[in-house]
Amino acid sequence: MDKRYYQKEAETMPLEKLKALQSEKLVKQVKHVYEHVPYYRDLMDKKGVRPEDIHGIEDLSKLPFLTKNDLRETYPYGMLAVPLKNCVRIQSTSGTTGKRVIAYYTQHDIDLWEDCCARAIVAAGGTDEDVVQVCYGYGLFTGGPGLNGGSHKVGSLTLPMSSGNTERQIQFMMDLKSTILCCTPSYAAYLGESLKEHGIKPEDNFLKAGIFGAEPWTEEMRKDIEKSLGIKAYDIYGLTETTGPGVSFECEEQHGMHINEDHFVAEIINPETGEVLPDGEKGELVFTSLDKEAFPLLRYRTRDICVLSREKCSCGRTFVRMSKPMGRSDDMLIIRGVNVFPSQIETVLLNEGYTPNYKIEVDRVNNTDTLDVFVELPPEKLSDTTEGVSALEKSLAQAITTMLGIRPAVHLVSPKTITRSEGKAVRVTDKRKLHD
Ligand code: DLL
Repeated sequence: MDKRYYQKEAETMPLEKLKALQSEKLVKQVKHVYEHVPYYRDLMDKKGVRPEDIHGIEDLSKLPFLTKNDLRETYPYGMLAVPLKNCVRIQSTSGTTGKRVIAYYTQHDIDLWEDCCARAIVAAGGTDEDVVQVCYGYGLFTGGPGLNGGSHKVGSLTLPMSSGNTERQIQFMMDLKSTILCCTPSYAAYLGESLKEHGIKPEDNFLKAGIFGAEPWTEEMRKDIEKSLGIKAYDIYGLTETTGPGVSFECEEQHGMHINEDHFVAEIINPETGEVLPDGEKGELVFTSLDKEAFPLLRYRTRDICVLSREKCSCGRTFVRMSKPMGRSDDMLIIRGVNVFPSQIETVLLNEGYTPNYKIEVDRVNNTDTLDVFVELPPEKLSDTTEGVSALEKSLAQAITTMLGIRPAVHLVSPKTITRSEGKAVRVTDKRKLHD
C-alpha cells in the first residue's frame, strides 16, 4: 500500500475518469432527491427541470441552488431523503448565525465522511503508528466525531479529548506522546502559548503535524502555530451540511485544499448573479453531494468565498484544490463603504509581531462607521510609558490603514485579557446590527 494516500485509486483518478464517475453518480442522485424530497422537487419543477434533463455534470447548472434559508425552512425533517429509520446519527451546526441546521446520516454516509477525514489525516503524514489527539468539540459539532472516525479508519491511536481543559490536554499530549493534533487554529495557538507557560519547548513535545480548520486562519497564523508547537500545520475544510470536516484537505504541498471530488462536485459562482465562474476566478463555493443518502444537498451555497485550481499537484492527487476561504459572503464587513475581511486585519497583526489574540468591533456613531481593533500587547513590546504604547498603537493603525484603506482605532490591551477560544473563535462584534 502507498502510505501517502488513504484511497489512492480515488485520490489520483485521471480527470476524465473522475468526470465520468461524477456524471454517473449525479444522474442517480438527482433522481433520488427528486423522488424523495418534495421541497427540492418543487424547486426543480419551478425551474422547469426534470431528472431526465440531467445527463451528466455538464447539466449541473440547470439545477436550482439551495441555501441555508431553505434548510431553515424545511427544519427539522424536510430535507430528509430516506426513511428516518435508516438514519443512525444527526449532527448540527453551531447556530451562531441563526437557527441550527440538522444534518442526517445513514451508516453509509458516516463511512464516506470518515473516509474523507482519514484521507486528510494520511495526507498530513498520519499512519497507524500515530497518536491523534482530537480536541475539536464532540457532540453536535462535526469536528470531534469526524476526525475521531477518520483516525480510527487510519488505525491511529485516537485520543477523544474534545475541547477545553487545557491542563489535561497538555498532560495527555506529553504523557501519551501525541503526534498529531486536531483542533481549531485558534485553540492550537492557545495550546502553543500554554505549553510555553509550562516551560515546555516546541522540541520537547512529540507532535509532528496539526490538522486545523473550522474557522478562517491566515498564512501568518500558520507560521505562528508551526513555530510555537514545532509542527507542520495542515488546513482542513468542511461544513455540517455536506458531512463535516474532510470535504477538502491539504497535502504536503500545502497549496490549497484538495476537494474529495469523488463525493462532492464543487462550483464557483458569482454570489450576486449565480453565474458559474471558470476555475481560477474568485467567488462563492457551491457543493453538490454525489453519494450521501440521508441529506444529499444539491448545489448548496456555502457562502464561503474562494478560488479553485486544477493545476497539477506534485503529491499526485488529481482532485481540484480550493484556496483557503477568504471570508464568507455573509461575514464580510462593509465599513464606510469598504469591504473588509477580518482575515486582512489578522494578517497585519501577525506581520507586525502581535499574537492572534484580538477582537474587532464595528459600530455606527453619528452616522459614521467606526472600526475598533483590540489586540494584546505581546510581553516583548511592553513599554512602561503611555507614550510608548500610543506610538505602537499609531504605527499599527497605520499598517492596518495601508491594508484596508480605512483607518481603525487601535487599542493595545494587557496580555491575557482577551478571552481565549477553545472552539471557533468569535472575533467580530458588529454593533450596527444589534441596533436594528
Ligand atoms: O466547521 C466543520 C469542520 C470541523 C471543518 C473541523 C474543519 C474542521 P460548520 O460548523 O458547519 O462545520 O461550519 C462550516 O466553517 O462554511 C466555513 O465558513 C468555516 N470553515 C470550516 N473549515 C474552514 C477552514 C465545520 N479550514 C463553516 N478555513 C464553513 C476557513 C472554515 N473556514
